[in-house]
Amino acid sequence: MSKFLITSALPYVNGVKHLGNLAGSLLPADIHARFRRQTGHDVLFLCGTDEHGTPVELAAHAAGVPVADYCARQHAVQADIYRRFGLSFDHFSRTSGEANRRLTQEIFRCLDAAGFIEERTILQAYSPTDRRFLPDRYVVGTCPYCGHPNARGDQCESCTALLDPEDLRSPRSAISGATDVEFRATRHLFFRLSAFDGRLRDWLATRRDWPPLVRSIARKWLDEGLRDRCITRDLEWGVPVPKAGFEDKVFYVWFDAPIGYIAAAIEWSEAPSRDWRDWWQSGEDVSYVQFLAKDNVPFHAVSFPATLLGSGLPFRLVDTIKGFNWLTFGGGKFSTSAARGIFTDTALALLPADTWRWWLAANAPETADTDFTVTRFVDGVNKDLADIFGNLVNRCLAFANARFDGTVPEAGDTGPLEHQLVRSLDTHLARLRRHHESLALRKAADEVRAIWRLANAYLAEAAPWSAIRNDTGRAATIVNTAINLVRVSALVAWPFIPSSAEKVLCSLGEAADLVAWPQRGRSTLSAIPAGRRIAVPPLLFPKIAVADLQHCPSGWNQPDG
Ligand code: B3M
Ligand code: ZN
Repeated sequence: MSKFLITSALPYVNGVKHLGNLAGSLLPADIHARFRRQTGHDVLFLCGTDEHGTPVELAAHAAGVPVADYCARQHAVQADIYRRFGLSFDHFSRTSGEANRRLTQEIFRCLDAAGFIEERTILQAYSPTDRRFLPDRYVVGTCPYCGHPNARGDQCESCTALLDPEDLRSPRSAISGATDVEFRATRHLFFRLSAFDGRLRDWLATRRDWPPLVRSIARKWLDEGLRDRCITRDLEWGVPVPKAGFEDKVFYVWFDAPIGYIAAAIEWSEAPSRDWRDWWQSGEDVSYVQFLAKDNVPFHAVSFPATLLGSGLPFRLVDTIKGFNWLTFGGGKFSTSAARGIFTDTALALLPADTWRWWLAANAPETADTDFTVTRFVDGVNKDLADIFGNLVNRCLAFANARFDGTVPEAGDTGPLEHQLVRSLDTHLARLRRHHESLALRKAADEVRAIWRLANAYLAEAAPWSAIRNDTGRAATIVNTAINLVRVSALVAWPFIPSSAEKVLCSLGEAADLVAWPQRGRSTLSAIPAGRRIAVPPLLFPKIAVADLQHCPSGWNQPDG
């Protein structure tokens, strides 16, 4: 496998996203994309804003602007935030774009021609109080499966079951709270998902390496029995349905949103010498990895693959899905609607992107939910970034600057300490690589930290400040080795904290655009030529205090308790 197609779930365009969105798809996808590029692979990393659906429409109405203008503005806001977070998308698309509209309609036509689309008259929730049809997520009520009292009409967030609004017990309007919800008959189009049971089971059986979280959600969905899905809505904003009698309807947002991954590649390939087909339609040399939160798993593991299979078009299916649990905030939920938690714009106003990136990756909600608290965050970044990595860089480079005139000294013969160091480093690097390859984010971060620690331990044990008193040659060997260790420490840090890693590499006179994976063996620690001038970078990670996060601009709400 030499090429990696990597996508992160497409964040809804309405409103700035919170740290949970960053932690549960965007950031891990970026870290993986950077690692694959670093190890010499060809990568196409795609994302974009998901711009359809009722919440978007309602948010635009609330803002008093046409939906298209609202989306354009909010897309730009999010794109800017992600750029400042160092998310290295090859393209950041929009599902309301031309490419997605065309492709969605084409896929629909193919499904229809293949007999996978069925017209049905359904009862749709209508609220006389609101004087409108209520789209699925605007009907709330009690989940028939788990009894969660606030399940939405499209999905229960608590047990992830996909629902239809009629399934809910005690339905009410999420817009007004009105309980006079009635169900009126309208014509809609259904995707015959139930016809794909066998094909999906066969396909899932070949996906044995999926993380347990993702496999179990997908299996549960199949075992509960696949239900045909209504893919049209009585809305104005969305991809128009190209079928006679349905001209006034649009596709359900979850029908066109994942197609947006392909549309993003089509837009990307508008530039010369790029071809999206090399990524989406070529043979075996592309590996496709999706990053998403667990509530998105059914759409990516079941309904989107079925859509592509049913279309008969030669699109690649996902190879690996990396699903995430929730990042919670002081024991409760992050919530965009309730403005509860830390939002990505606020986060950047408070602290540099790398600080957030490091903590969110090192504490990624992989095997369980992760609780964000200010104290844990402050302790974590101070320890890892200031005390371990920052201190290593500063101690080593300041000493080289003071005692070797800011140049890399010539290394003499290395001793047992260095030989042991090379062996340990090789072990750590091999482990780190395996963790990245298996998408084990926390373990990868642990291994990076272990490499920083190893470097600090070497410096402490070799003690160049003592050696220099009676053996300048030995001190030179140690400092040469340590400077190279700083380089390796920055290289492995790069996928996680790219901007800080680049600062370190720059101060070592390394080209920051070529952040290659460190080599094995002794050559790793002799990569920087003796005689090169180096600089001491300004303090990389000033210590932060709980108080720094106490007075936050808008978007910040303290936990309820
Ligand atoms: N926008 C849901 C979410 O952000 C949805 C993902 C679409 S991925 C194709 O959680
Ligand atoms: Zn439920």
